[in-house]
Amino acid sequence: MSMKASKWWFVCLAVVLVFSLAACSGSKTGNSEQGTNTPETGSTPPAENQTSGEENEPAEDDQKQLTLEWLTYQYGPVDENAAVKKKLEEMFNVKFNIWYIDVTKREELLGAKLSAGEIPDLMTVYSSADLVKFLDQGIITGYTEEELNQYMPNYKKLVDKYDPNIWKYAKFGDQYIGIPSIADGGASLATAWRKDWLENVGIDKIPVTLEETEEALYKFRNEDPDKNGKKDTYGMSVSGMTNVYGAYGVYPEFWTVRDGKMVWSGILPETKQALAKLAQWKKDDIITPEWVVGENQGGYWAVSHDFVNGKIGYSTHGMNYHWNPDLTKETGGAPGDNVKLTLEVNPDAKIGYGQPPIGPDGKFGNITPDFVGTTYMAFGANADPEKKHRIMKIWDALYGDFDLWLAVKWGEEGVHWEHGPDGVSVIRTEAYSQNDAQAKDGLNITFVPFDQPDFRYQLTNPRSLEVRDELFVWEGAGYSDAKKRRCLRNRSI
Ligand SMILES: [Ca+2]
Repeated sequence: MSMKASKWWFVCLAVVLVFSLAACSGSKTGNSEQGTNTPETGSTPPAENQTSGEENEPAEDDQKQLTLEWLTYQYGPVDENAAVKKKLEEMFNVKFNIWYIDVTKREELLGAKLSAGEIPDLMTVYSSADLVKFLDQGIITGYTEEELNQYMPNYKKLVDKYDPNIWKYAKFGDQYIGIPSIADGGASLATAWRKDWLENVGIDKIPVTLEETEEALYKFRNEDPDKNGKKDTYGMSVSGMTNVYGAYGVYPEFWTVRDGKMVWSGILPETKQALAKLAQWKKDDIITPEWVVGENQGGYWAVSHDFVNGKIGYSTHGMNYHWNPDLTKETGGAPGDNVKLTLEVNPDAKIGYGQPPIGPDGKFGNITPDFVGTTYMAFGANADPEKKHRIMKIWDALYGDFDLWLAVKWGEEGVHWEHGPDGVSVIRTEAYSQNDAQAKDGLNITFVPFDQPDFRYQLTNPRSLEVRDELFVWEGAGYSDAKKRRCLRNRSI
């Protein structure tokens, strides 16, 4: 196998879901260290203060104006004189030629341009497999570790803070072939309980271990937790099984690295143990007979109708935010769909939040995305080192300077956005509530297509972050060495 082929294999099997990262190193609080430069004063961004250390090139001079062909995902054309575009052009002595490609035909239209040799200097690439493909086709060019350290020190620091391994997925041989993104990782699926049911069957604390969970689920089936005099409730349906597998440290639908080899988790001995437990629960009628078709009966996929309608009392269905508690009074945050609908069906229902149950060997976990983003920015093959370095400086300033980021992503306070009632969160004004209006002014993802979690947290009510940590982040939750094919990623993750 050639080196390139084996690398592709690695990229394709790259970890999307590393389950041991539930709490990881990602800070949930804003980092005020980063927003030190104010763009209004025209001060130089952090990286610009550094001199070129390239031995083989003349010292760079930002006095030379460069035209940058710029392609991010665009919801609409950007005005030639958009304020943030002008601002960045002045700060960095560049002219942006911002490409607008109808997003519904992006692949086709971009493909035609690329094959005609029209290549943007910076472009979004939507998978690591595409990155490698574009490199092979001579469409993109990479950058070195030295260039990274010199021109994007702030971005490097930001990525490293969440997970230094993120860089691995953008590395090909001895160079980086894309700028990686940081995904919103770290939190597990919700482990939701009908707390009123627990109380009704005499359990006064949310179960922690698999044994305690089992006891509660049996009672949900056998002790009339909804007190209607009928045996019409079950412990759980299909989503709760994720937690049972987690209690044995596996997830059967993922690959696992075992003794240095990639093996399908479905055949591991731990999976067999988990399946034996589930078979017993099935035999004892604890799991709904309809578990095969799932607990969602159509409509919005994230709703657990079985939970909402009081048929089961335990679920991990949907994403964790679909179980967000009602924080309307505290932060203005609306409850998650499952919470809202459960209370609509039964206003006396109480929802409790547990952790993924701890199994016989101390393992626990469920699906917990890591911080490795799936989207990259890549430098077009026509971008000479001078252009590449200028772009890196721009990127580093945008992601290292809170005020600049705020101005470029959100725009001007009072015009493009206002603070929410909590005084922390930000809300688009009516005039700029639509993507194309934001694009016209060069906002949103025109210049900052990737998430900047630290800055986003600065605009998030601390109480919301606290609640997320309390309810959905379980340090150590994980399936050891679980891997999932990146290419198979879907909405259920
Ligand atoms: Ca009943």
